[in-house]
Amino acid sequence: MKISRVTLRELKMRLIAPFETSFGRSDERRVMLVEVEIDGAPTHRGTATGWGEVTAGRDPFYSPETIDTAWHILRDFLWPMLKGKEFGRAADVYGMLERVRGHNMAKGGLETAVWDAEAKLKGVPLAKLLAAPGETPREEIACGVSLGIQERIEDLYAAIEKELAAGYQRIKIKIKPGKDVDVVAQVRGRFPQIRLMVDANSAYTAQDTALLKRLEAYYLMMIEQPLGWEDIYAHVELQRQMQTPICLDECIHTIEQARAAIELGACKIINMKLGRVGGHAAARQIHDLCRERGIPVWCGGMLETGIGRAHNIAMSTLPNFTLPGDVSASKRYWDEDIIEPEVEVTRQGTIRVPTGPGIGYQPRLDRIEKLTVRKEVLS
Ligand code: OSB
Ligand code: MG
Repeated sequence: MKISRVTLRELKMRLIAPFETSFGRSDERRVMLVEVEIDGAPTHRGTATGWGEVTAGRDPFYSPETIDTAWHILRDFLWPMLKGKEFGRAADVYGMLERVRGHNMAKGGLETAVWDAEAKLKGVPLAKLLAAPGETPREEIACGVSLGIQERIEDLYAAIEKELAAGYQRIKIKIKPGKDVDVVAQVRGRFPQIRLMVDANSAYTAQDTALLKRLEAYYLMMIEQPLGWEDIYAHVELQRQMQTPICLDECIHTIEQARAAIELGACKIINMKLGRVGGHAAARQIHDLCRERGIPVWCGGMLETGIGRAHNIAMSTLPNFTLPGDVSASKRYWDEDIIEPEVEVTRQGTIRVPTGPGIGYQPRLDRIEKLTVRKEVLS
């Protein structure tokens, strides 16, 4: 197959409510979508269209990438490397882009779109295409929610109550210095039984070890990325001193970093994000390494639209995704999503994996066009 055309789009979309983490607050998202058209010849007749989402933000505060760096890298480097090239499978794309170092979100947006297109060309669900030979993808995935930092504890209680009532299986709350141990103590006091975890988005340093150790009293499922975004070693020291599992998010961009973190004992769990690791093929490799080493993974989120959400759902069907992910219903983020049907969550806090070809949700072209503020066709 061969990519005959790539369309880049930037959409401006307002979140239903502002989302606050230790690195900032967002209420409007600059969303970047990648649409690819592939030509299946010589092995498959016809063409197919696939969609992916670049999960970079407006600012380089979660990762070094932004929508604008991704646009530049995609148009000026990634696309020229694929243009006119024959390849056998979407799984080959990540390797073809190897010469570009980093920029995983740009790569992931493009690569996941090719996976969707290949699955559509073959008429199979994306989850089926991602499965290893002999593997049956799960039909339902387990869902949790990620709750932003709240000014008032009553608002956090109310948010938790609402999500539990909707059926979500675990609650993650964002923490930062000044909004940590007391908040966790209060939430645990109010909800003694729930599956609870926290995410610090690298807001602490090794100097905060005593404070972080106080979190042990609240039997959290895990503490996500407490220390420096590139600091695997600091997490080794911390995990040595704590029973609560550390889960790494920001630190893991490659399989090499995943291997180092696991072998050194920096974490007991890994958060997988398609953008952060560069797409489905890279995620699959890291997933397999984690499975071999007895490290569970779960799917993280980046406040995606339905396109990115659909890819997260497909990835979450792999066997080592054994913990509930940050994959939740469209309506938690958007008034109206850009896919049809929207992503819905059952009363049991699960999402039923779609059975149609590709990502299994239809992009709503009219709505996408209306929200588009920038568009560029590469051919
Ligand atoms: O660290 O997991 C994170 C959102 C933006 C940037 C980083 C993170 C998050 C979330 C949101 O936690 C998860 C979601 O999309 O529901
Ligand atoms: Mg995180």
